[in-house]
Amino acid sequence: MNTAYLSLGSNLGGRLEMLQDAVRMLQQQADLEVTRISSIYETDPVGYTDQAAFLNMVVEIKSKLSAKEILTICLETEQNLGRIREFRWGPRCIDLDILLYNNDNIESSKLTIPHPRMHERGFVLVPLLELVADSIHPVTGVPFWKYEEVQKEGVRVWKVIAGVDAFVHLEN
Ligand code: A4P
Ligand code: MG
Repeated sequence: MNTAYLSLGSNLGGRLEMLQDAVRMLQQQADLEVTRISSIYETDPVGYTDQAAFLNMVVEIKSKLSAKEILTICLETEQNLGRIREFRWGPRCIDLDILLYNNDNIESSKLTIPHPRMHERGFVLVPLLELVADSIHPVTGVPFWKYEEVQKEGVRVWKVIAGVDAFVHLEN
């Protein structure tokens, strides 16, 4: 069984609903279980800053599937939720990125794991650390908390959630 961490983000439309729908779609996949989720954070936009605040969260999944198969599920989920890619780092109704897949280091034309920008981003690190407090970056060997120390500006808890079931049933 493999363990992976996915980063979910939305800054267009019903942001919470988008995150909930994405988690529900993941739950509906065969051979994939959503085991834990972080709190939901409201985060200042990074990269292209002239856009609305995001809601971000990280989910833990367990699966027999390969990282490539999980990427396909992420891209299909984005498509099902109506994501239109306008420009890099621009507004998006939903974005699903694979942060970690076990402790693997994968580099192919379509997939880079660990996610290449994850250690530079508070909106990824703060929720991830709720789930993997002691973990180290598989490539650099640096504990994630060290990266987080300098990256947590602009990341605020928006809602604390009791678990995966509570999250998917949460009323807006
Ligand atoms: N790809 C390669 N590696 C991966 C991976 N580990 N996980 C490829 C997912 N995809 C991966 O993705 C483009 C392609 O990357 C995929 O088709 C896959 O083959 P995309 O989602 O269209 O690209 P993107 O997300 O627009 O670009 P990028 O560079 O991945 O953006 P980031 O780095 O994810 O940043 N600010 C806040 N506060 N919160 C956010 O969530 N998100 C972004 C996007 C910018 N600023 C933000 C947030
Ligand atoms: Mg993405």
